[in-house]
Amino acid sequence: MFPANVYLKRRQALRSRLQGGMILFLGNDESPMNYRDNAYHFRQDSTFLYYFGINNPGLAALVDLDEGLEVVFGDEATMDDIVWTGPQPSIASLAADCGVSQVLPIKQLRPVLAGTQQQGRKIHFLPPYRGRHTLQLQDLLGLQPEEQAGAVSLPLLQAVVAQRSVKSPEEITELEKAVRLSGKMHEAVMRAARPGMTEAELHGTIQAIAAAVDSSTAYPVILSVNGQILHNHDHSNTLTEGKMVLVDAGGNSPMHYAGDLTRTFPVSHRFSAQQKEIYQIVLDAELAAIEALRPGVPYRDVHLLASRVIAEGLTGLGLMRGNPEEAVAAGAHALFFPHGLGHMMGLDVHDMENFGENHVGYTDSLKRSTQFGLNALRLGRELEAGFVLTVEPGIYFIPELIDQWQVAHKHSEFINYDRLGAYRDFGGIRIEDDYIVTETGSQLLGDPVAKTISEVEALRGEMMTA
Ligand SMILES: [Mn+2]
Repeated sequence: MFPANVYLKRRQALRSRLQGGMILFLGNDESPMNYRDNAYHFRQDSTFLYYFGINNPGLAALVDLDEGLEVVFGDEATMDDIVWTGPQPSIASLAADCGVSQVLPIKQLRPVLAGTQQQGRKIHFLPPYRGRHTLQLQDLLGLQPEEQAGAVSLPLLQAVVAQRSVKSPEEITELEKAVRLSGKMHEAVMRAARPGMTEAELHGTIQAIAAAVDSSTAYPVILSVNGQILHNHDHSNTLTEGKMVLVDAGGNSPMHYAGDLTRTFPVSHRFSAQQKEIYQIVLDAELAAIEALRPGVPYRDVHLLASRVIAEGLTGLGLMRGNPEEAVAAGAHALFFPHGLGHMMGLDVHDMENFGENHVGYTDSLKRSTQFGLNALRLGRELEAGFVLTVEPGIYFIPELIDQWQVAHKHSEFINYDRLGAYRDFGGIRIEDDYIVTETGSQLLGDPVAKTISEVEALRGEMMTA
């Protein structure tokens, strides 16, 4: 945990943004895999971590906006628990670690909230994303599951988003650790991969690096020779000469902040000429986007800039045609780049996505586009100093999508479908790094990871001559 003062100040800042009533924070509980005592790896709710830092299941907290009172609710370990889990810190000491002096048993939560309701005071809560939260809100507030979305406190949600969007120095330190760990995973895989290996073996390399520092991956690892399948969690393929491996993987910091990096490298010692051409376009798009990061710039514009670099590059290769700017405006480039340029990153790898992407990435004046490709952009709003985000352009050849568009002659004035046959087995390339927006521009988080064609080939060469 951070020092208690950090959590005190965060709650103070939150209180100053809200009018009155009671804030209810629900921590997460253990989540069973196949029976109660065989649970998934415990993950605390990120907002609970942000304001209270306590990484234990079975907790809740209230912040009284009128009285200034703060209470952590939880049950002490029984002797039965201790026999199985060893001695546990008291709820009072856990609460003291985050600057809360009052604790109550969890069964007291309902009567306290009932009293608040009887007084006609507002109870602020955030959107539930686990079934358990939905049941708790039903039990505690008498709200049917279908009534809960409409009863969520928008002022609370907006205040939390505003606060968590701007990362403090101690958070940056954690994010640096997470990204550094992520970089180690990628360089290890780039060194270890060789023809004949399975994707699963390389996935094991990544998990071992996380486990060896008592950490875990921040999201399910994408590691595939089929990089064109965007969220590909299958690891059953064998690496063969001539293919590329796309790896999207990140680790957690000790305080549960996420890293999120992607690299694409050749199974062979070197990229083929065809792979090099596409790789360089993706890299150029990433570098142009990074160059454009600064406060006041809408990230949607940065996404469109990267899209133009991609369209220009593909036009140069004869895969697209016409005016690249017009092609991007029409959305033709999304055949090759169907996802967004990046997203916020923090305690969650897609930070605060549980509140709804549009509450985090868009504003009343900047609405999300409905155009294919641009509609997948999670972050569109103007950047502010302290935002941490990913920059992750890619080019993919998705045979199913190409076929669908070609039959429909979709954007045929911008796409040379005749030339795409030679790319059907190409796969996909994505390059992703994590940046903090500074007052004057941006700064890379973590250590630089091999990225240019020569840097990647140098790492692959070490493997081949070893
Ligand atoms: Mn990402």
